This record gives sequence, C-alpha cells and structure tokens, in this order.
Amino acid sequence: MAVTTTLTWNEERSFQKLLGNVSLRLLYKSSVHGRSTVNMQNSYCDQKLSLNFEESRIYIPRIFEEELIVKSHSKSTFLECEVFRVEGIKDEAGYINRITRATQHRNSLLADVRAYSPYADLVSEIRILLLGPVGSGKSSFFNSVKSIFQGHLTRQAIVGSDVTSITEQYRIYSIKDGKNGQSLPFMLCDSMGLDEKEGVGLCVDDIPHILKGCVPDRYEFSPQKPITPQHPTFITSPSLKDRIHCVAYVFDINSMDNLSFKMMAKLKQIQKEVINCGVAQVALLTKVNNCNEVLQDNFLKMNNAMISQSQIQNVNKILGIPLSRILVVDNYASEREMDPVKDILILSALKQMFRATDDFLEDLPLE
Ligand SMILES: Nc1nc2c(ncn2[C@@H]2O[C@H](COP(=O)(O)OP(=O)(O)O)[C@@H](O)[C@H]2O)c(=O)[nH]1
Ligand SMILES: [Mg+2]
Repeated sequence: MAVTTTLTWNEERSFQKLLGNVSLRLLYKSSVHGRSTVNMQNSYCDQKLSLNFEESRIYIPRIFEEELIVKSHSKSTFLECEVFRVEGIKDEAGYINRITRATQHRNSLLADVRAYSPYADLVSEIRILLLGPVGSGKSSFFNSVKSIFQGHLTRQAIVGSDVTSITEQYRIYSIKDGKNGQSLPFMLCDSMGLDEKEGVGLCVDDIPHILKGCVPDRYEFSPQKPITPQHPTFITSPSLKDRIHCVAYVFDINSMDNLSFKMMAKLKQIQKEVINCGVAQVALLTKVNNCNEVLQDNFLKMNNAMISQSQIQNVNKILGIPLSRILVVDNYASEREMDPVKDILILSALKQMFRATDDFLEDLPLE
C-alpha cells in the first residue's frame, strides 16, 4: 500500500506554497519506516540534512538551523516525522506563468528606468532625498535599488536600528548600471532619521540647506546644531544639479496608523520647508508584507483593495500627497535572492519619483 502523508490537504498546500509552489513526494514516514537514523540517512537524505532520531527527539545540526529556519531546542519531540523530496516547481494555477509575466514586466520597467532622462536635460542626474523616521527603511531602499541594478543583493548602506547602525552621515549615493556600467540618471540622498523629540534625529533647520544643495556628501549631522554657512564644507553657491529635486517621505506602512502627534507636527514643519522650496514630493511606504497581492494580475496597477487601505489614506490626509504619488514597496531586508515582484514595486516607485521630478523641473522659472 502506498504510504501517505499525515498532513491534511490544506496543510500540504500551505507547505507547498511556502516552498514556492513546489510539488512534493513523500519519501519517509517514521511510523511506517521506523526510526533508524542510519537507515533514513542512507536511503533518503543527502548529507546536508542529517536528522538524528533518539526517543522521538529531533536533532538538527546547529549549522543547518539557520538555513532551515528552525530552532531545534534539545527538548523538541515529534509524533511523526516525514521527509519529502521537492520535485521542482509545480506547473499549476498559472504559477510559472505569473513568474514569467512578472519577470517580463520587471525587465520592461528596468529598461524604462535606464532610459530616463530628466526633463529638458536640465540636469544629468536628479537627486531624490529620502526623509523619514529612524527605521522606516530609507537606507534599505537605497540598498534595494542598488541590488536591482547590480543584479544581486548588496548592502552598501548600513541598516538597522541599533545605535551603531543609525545613519548619521548625509550620503549622496550615485548608482551604477551593472558593476562597471555608467552612472544612472538619479541619485538617492540618505539622511539621518527623524525623531519626534526635539534635539534628537535630523534637525529641521538642516532641511532648507539640504534642499538647496548646500550640504555636502558625508556631512556629519549634529541633531542639536544645524549646519551654517560658516561650516568649512558648506556649499555656498549650489547650482541646479546640486539641489534636491524630489523628496520622498519614507514610512513603515505598519506604523502609519499610530504616528505620534509630535511626529506628525515635525513632519508638517518639514513639509513646510519642502513646499517653500517648491520641490516635488512623494511618499514611500515600506515593509508591505503582501507584496504578491499588491499588484493586479497584469502587474500594471495596484489593487483597489490596497489603495483603500487606511495607512495609504492616512498619508494622503496628513501630507496631502495624491494617491498616485503614494508608493508602496517591500525592500530587500533578510532575503537571500532577488524577487521579480519586489523589483516591480521598487522600479515602479522610482518611475513615479521621476514623473514627480519632471513636473518640478518643467515648472521651474526660466533663467
Ligand atoms: N521586511 C522589511 N524590512 C525592512 C524593509 N525596509 C527596511 N527593513 C528593515 O527595517 C530595519 C530598518 O531599516 P533601515 O533601512 O536601516 O531604516 P532607516 O533608519 O530608515 O535607514 C532594518 O532591519 C531593515 O532590514 C522592508 O521594506 N521590509
Ligand atoms: Mg538609515
């Protein structure tokens, strides 16, 4: 009689989905095949996955714990142990079709971004300033964009929210297309995070100087002391190319519903400076965890359900930014591989930033 799994139909489906819609073949079942470690290892498992059985306890070598994303505390016991072989991606429910279409769409967006040239060639590279609370994903957004153009995951900017990884330097990042390629027509400016407390985080008085292009790359922010024209590296007569052309307010989408009153007040204060400078504005919501459901089937538009989410409505209300300029992404954080659907959101966000910037450039008074 064929040996069958103890998983319910639903459990098996979610297991398959978790592994990327694979098909699974049951190779071993402890209640049928016994608990002989040697037997199981020799017959079924490659050397990498060596599970040891002793009195129904499962031991996973420490070095594989991380890879398998499990914690095998020495006390874990099991009722049944089943070993499956992953037999490739299942050609069902349009899975392959969807990935193929996502990859095609990603590639066409990538071509659009590569081909961008700022309005009327007024500048060769536009500058996009990332502004937002500490931990909202500003540095990760830069890393994600860079990863897409490098073709593999990179982590140039330090990320994280412990004291040592908080961005304190102003960084103006230029990104190359491929390892030895040309610089792309945009730069991402990563700033120190905002804090609701006065005298902590990026200083509001620094904002106009950043926007006008007076603050140099690698300037060390000092939360209680804004930069002044007396600073030795202050750029006294910046030109259009040195200016910020677009501000992206970056928020963790999950924290949007409980932004403190003080943080909102600070944001308003900052936005006043941005509006005074006439710079383009977009909002970038990060840490969207249902990346796959965010886009409609053709990948071209966001799902209406997504648009009506309260977090997006909130940004629209607080900052008055139109819905089409509220962009959602899921940055590369702890992934091991690139994902075309993540790339689609990141590249679409960049494209919208370019559109906003072009509107700003077109609107500049003729000089
Ligand atoms: N899951 C997920 N994690 C993110 C995302 N963006 C950032 N993170 C994580 O959030 C933390 C703070 O990110 P970081 O880029 O340093 O934020 P910053 O202070 O705004 O520069 C890090 O641990 C990141 O790995 C995202 O879109 N999705
Ligand atoms: Mg940072």
